[in-house]
Amino acid sequence: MENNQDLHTTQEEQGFEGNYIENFQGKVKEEEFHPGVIEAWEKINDRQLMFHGSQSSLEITIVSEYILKFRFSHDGYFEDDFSYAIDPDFKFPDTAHAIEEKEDEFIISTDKINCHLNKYFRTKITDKAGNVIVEDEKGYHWKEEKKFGGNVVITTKIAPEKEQYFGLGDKSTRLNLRDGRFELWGTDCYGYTEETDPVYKNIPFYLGLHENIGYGIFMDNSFRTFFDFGWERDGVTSFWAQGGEMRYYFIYGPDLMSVSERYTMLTGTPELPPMWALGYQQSKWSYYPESVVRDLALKFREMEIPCDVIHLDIDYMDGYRCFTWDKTRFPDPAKMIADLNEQGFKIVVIIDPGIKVDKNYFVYQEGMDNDYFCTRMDGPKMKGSVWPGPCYFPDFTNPLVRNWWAGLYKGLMVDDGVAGVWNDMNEPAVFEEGTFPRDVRHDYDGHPCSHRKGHNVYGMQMARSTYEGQKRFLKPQNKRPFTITRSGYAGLQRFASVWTGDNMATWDHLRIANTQCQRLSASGVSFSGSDVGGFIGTPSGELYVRWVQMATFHPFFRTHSSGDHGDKEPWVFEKEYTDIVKKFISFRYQLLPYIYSTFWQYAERGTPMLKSLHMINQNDPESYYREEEFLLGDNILICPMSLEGSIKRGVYLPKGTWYNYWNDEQFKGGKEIQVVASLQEIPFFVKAGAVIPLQPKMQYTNQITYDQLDLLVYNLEGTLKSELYEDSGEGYDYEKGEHSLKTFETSGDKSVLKLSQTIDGDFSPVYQSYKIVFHGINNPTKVMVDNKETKVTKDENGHYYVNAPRDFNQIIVHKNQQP
Ligand code: NBV
Repeated sequence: MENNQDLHTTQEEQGFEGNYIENFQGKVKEEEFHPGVIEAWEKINDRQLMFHGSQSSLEITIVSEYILKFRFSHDGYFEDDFSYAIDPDFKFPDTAHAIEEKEDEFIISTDKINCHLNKYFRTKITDKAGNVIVEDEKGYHWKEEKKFGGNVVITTKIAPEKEQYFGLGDKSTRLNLRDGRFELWGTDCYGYTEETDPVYKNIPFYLGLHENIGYGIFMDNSFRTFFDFGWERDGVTSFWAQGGEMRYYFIYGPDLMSVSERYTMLTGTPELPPMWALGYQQSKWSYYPESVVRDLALKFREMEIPCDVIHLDIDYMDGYRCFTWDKTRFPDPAKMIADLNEQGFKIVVIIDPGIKVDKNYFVYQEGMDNDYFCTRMDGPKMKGSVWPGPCYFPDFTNPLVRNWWAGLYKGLMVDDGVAGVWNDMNEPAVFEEGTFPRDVRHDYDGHPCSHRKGHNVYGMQMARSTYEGQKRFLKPQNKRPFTITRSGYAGLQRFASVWTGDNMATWDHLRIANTQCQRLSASGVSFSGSDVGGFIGTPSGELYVRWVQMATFHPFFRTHSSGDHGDKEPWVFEKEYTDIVKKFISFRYQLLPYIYSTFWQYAERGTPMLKSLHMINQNDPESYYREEEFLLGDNILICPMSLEGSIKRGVYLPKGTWYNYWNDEQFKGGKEIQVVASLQEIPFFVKAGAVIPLQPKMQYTNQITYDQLDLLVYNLEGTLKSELYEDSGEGYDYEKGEHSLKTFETSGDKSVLKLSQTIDGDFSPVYQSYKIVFHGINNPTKVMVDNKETKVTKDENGHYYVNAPRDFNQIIVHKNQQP
């Protein structure tokens, strides 16, 4: 695999080799071409401007007051402006803007930014106060791609000394990308490490930050792309693609959270997942036959370890033929699944892209009859070996193929009762060669091209058709689809959740999983998780426990393993470990109302579910290098224990006041504190003023209806808002208005804490009342619920609480000011 040209490119192919020469543009490389001088410009429509040189052209689109889109053409002719990344439902807001021509530049301005475009096609974008946000170095230029035609298209920007870079999807490296060079070419990287690059997903979006101003660059180009943050040349950031057009979006913040949200809204957010998909999931390569799956399910219930989903890996199929069952292993899948459903389990099955070359196999026949498989340049089918042996591969970039593939899910979803689908090997991965040769043809939705352009979107288009297929068959049953994908391109989050691929059972990988999930979240893909405990190898009980503790707070929570290195179910370690794993998985279920609300914020506003410290404290330089602390949602901060044998660690708390969840100890943030976390605990802090909903423990998501929801209320001096979003957690009634958003506002001073609730929507939850549990309030003297004095009780943990109707308006707590 190492020597495979399709996986690894030479320096020359990367487009960055050659000698420097001086010319009127400054210091440039001799084989580079530059766009020359702007000679004319015109307005194309009410949001697009076009600038022409003697040959080149630049199109600028005012997407919003924060977002500008740039497209360059070396010869003045543009490609069809087609993109898989941009959400077709993205609504371009009305945006006031102006253009002013000066002697040596144009100024294109919105209410938030000014874009100075000089006569050499170079841009400098400033905020309204005149601070430079980002500025071209050489700006746009290109090199001829002699082997394949077209150009390697390049943009270089100035990288101020203190500028920091983040983002780029699932990279396994450190969070801060400064001084690194990275490549996007989806790769099956079994047993990857921190040094491995490229990895599975292709998200050409990064965030930049300097002088407390955050912005983003999204290069929407699906060729093999590269990002260099001062690695090749100090002080220069560059990004380039091996073909196609230089098309990128500039996204202004100034806060990094807004940059991420704006990027995510541009490339789309997912629908709300079924609640069960946020529960705990158990997987292995592979659970079979049926008796093993049934025993597994029984064991979960017997041990009272909550679980919603069991995954079936490739061995459920007949000879690895997608959309079939091995009937000796699973004689009656529908019956098995129906029985498991009774016990509160859902079944998710794996589906790979490789279709076995077999004349007696219906998927192969249909694919051949309709010409749905990818072909090589001169016509033969693209043949590659994967699990079933020699295979052909559907061209998912063809809408007809996606439609056909979507339809193939009928059997699994309708006849068998499968609840979700897991797409693997969709980089696409092929044995021996690694991936498809570059001459393979793709339809690319009516823009025929080679694999050089199709590769990075292949996995996303597979996941898209898988999602559409599930939805086609599940929506009529008022159920929601659930897709997991290993590969994908920017915007993949509209269709699928992701996992981080074939990691290892090492402490390093616990840390890598943490940074990968944070980075994915900032890059639009919040619904992510890792193979808990590591796919390859066997974790110690301690490592497994520490991983479960972290993943309890990751949006996608699944134990998965290769199965050839021993078992990895929650009970295979010593009892001491099993008990802790059970405690955390149970807690996950209590926290689901919070996690679901956090998902809603993501789906509604593009807010990343996991937030790195630099995302929320960007004016604090300490946060640029903190990797392990992260927030889940607005109010919970976690820092995993990532060193073997350790029960104490430093945790950097963001500014504000924080409560240690385990003992209510309060800390002022903006500094590192030392935290003791025995194996029973993970460093876990709650923001002062937060309202955290907790439901009762349960074995699976809709197991019990309960009368009361706990609201943990953390005392503060100041004000804070917390949100609780609710709907039925399954089906589409929420689209018809059956949902509600509760906003809790806490405001407090030394003597009083007020908690108010506003309810938007009239969804009727299962519970009737709240148990309002006060944290950080020592012996309250009087509590008024909607102006009525209400009995205060002390619970077994020493916390005071009151009961309140679920529609209360205001609670006032009079604090005892004596210590
Ligand atoms: O389908 C088998 C595995 C799967 O369990 C894993 O999660 C994927 O990442 N799959 C890769 C193919 C084989 C890997 C060696």
